[in-house]
Amino acid sequence: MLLHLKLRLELQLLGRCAQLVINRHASKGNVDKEVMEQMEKGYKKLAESKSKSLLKKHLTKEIFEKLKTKTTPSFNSTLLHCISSGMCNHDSGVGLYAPDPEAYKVFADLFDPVIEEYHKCFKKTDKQPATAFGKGADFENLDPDGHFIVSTRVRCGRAVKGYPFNPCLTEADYMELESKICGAVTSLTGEYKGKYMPLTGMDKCIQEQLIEDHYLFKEGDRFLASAGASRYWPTGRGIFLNSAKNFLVWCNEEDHIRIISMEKGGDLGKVYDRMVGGVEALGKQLQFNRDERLGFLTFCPTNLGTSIRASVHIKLPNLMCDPDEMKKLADKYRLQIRGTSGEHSEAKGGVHDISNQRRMGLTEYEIIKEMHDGIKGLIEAECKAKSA
Ligand code: ADP
Ligand code: DAR
Repeated sequence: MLLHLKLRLELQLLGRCAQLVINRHASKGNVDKEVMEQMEKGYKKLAESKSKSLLKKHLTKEIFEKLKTKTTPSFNSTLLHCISSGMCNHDSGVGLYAPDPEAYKVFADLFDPVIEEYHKCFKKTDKQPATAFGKGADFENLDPDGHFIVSTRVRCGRAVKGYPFNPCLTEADYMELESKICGAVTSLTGEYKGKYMPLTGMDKCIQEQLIEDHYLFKEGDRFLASAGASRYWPTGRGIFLNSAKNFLVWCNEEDHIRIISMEKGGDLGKVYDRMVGGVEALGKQLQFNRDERLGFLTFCPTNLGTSIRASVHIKLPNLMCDPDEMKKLADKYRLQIRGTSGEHSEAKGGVHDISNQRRMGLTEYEIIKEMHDGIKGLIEAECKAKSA
């Protein structure tokens, strides 16, 4: 497996300089004319639209004029790289992605207000606390009798130091990242021991079943595609699964790495501890990119900080009868409601994916506690609604 990746890598490295030229948005420090025209046109349409995205709300004319000529020093990223998804998809919730780590600083006038609003008041003067995982054993099983929770999942994202994000990755970069990540995951031991499966050449039936079983990421997300996350697909993309299929690693989907623990039932502490063990083992082999102020860096600003999303697949039939009341409760507990197949999907069979919304401003332990207490609150409200 590794030899195959290495051989392909050699081939791709030859094309590396060509890709840098082809994908160029700007010649050193100057935004290309056609990029500027595309940005002006897209901005005008967004400004006139009924979009409710955080991009539309915070990309004022003043900030647009101030940022449109800027580029990042290492990868020449432009404002267009950052805003293209939200300009193409007016129904975005956020609509903003970072083409490389430096973009968070170069375009801070736009990223900071979006981050502050999404992560519930993480101000530009705030700093992500140092990593503190704590112990999952502190969190009792959310649903020991199995009345409400189908399954529990905890994931985090990591970027490998020295690489940009999707819009600026060359095909050779995707190959290099896959080779490094594959090397790290296939050396995991004990309960983490497993197999890496590249998306390239994956049997379509196997791929569809892995998606159906909620293990593998979906393809063709239009928000990610417009953000430049589908370039050279499926090169460099893949999934690692341990033997018990309760620990997974995604390679080069939205982020360089997604580290995932999941299992049936509501034992959040056990699922969380398994993810933490995997993160720490991989952190010994890969250099993760962590910013002093923003915490762990990710492609999307909604995943910065701890990058943790802890979710339950849960049935709350009585609460879900009153969507407005449910929304109020989710907001009260700072929870996000997704459909059964995750983001941009609908609930099937009354099963919703409910998780923490914010990922910054608290330690990893505190984020898990916020989610744990929120789900507990929802289950209590469901029992009350049932007996009313
Ligand atoms: P992410 O968690 O990476 O932001 P998505 O919302 O797209 O991504 O979810 C990815 C996959 O994980 C989807 O198939 C979704 O159904 C699955 N998933 C999320 N939470 C759970 C859970 N608690 N149990 C089982 N599968 C889950
Ligand atoms: N559809 C995008 C998603 C933003 C958050 N989710 C991520 N990063 N997968 C939006 O802007 O609504």
